[in-house]
Amino acid sequence: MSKKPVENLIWNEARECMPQEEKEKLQLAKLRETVRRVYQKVPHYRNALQKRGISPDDIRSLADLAELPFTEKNDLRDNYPFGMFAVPQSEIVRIHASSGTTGKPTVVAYTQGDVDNWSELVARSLSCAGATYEDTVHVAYGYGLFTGGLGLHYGAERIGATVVPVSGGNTERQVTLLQDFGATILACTPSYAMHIAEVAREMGIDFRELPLRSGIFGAEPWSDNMRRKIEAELGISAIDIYGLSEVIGPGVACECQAKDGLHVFDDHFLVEVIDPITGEVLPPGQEGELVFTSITKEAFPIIRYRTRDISAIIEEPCECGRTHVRIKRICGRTDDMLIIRGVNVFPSQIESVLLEIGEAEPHYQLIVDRHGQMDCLEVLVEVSENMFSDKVKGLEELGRRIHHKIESILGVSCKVRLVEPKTIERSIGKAKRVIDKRKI
Ligand code: DLL
Repeated sequence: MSKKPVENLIWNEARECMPQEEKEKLQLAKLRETVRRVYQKVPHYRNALQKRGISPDDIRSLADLAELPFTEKNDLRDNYPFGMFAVPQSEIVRIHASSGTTGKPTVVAYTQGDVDNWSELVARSLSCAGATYEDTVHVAYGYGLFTGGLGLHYGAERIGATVVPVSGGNTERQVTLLQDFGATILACTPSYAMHIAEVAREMGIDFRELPLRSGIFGAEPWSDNMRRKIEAELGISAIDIYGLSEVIGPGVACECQAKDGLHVFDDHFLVEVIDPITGEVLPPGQEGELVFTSITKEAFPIIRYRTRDISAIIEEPCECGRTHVRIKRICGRTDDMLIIRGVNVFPSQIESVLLEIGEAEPHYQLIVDRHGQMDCLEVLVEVSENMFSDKVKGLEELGRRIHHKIESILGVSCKVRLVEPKTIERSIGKAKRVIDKRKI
């Protein structure tokens, strides 16, 4: 069947293509308002600002942002559960929380105004993926305290699309529903999209023949090679959506059809990139840690939140016409970065290398351990069914090729272990790519 082409639609042209000067005026006014509000309403921020001798009236230009104190995950934990909220509970209409695998979860809140803004931002993102009121959006992000499911849900409703709120899991049923309901847009993590493609193949269903034409994937790092693989398997255009619950959820930034960096919705969030060690603000083009400040949020405003995500600001204008500042795709998190004998490696770089080698499946896991003073990396890679039934010699040769390619491209030596098809656990949400035995 011929699929409708994916267009580059702009949801809110007045905001998304706003001239720079006009936007900066708006940003400064909103930043001042936010700083004044957190100073009055949130003891944590008042103390942090007072410690630095800053009063809200000191914010006179956007450059003054760099004077404000950072906020870190620990600050949210210390104020668990509701200590960072800036409105009385009666004004809060929704709460979300992070999973809290490492300690207490971080809890975030929304007023009705926040939910409206969030829906607008996800509507912008879905439009980037080519969605309109004529589309059917299959939401396979998890619903619940995680922001993915409900975030995409409200955005899809905002554009007037038909929403199929499936949530994650029960993958065969997902495939059947995608086929029967004729969804045109798929929203889930990239690793789950890969798993859906795999299960569809086993069920004898070819997505390239279904109406599905676009995907909006995020919540975890993924490489451009993974994008190409998903696009080929599902016969769709795949775009990258970024966000985090502390800032709002999905819809902080999103790619457009140019697929050349993500547009940060900077009429709602100010973005900076800092050196993760010194905290110094880095110039455009230089890689570092993303830091966000919300300028329109009511219930849970956030000042200079250190995300631990690594990216860089792209200054050049985008061909799509949006004037939002762009950031490079996130290559990983500072806390996922492996340092193998002095070389910094992100799991997504290994993924990229593996996918260049045709016979390896995009299912992999990295095991990091320490022998004496040395960090060692073992890469577990699934091989395809065809390859597995092949001769041992072929497998040995494949293992050597993967080893060689990782070493020559990334400059780290690792042990490669080829494993049988379907032995690496599939995720229905965020994939767990690294097992760090050093921490166990
Ligand atoms: O993952 C929100 C979200 C839902 C984004 C659905 C996109 C789609 P958290 O659970 O708070 O929120 O996790 C946030 O996930 O700091 C990044 O490390 C990672 N992350 C999110 N989007 C991307 C992406 C949601 N597009 C954390 N690329 C963030 C790379 C991403 N990493």
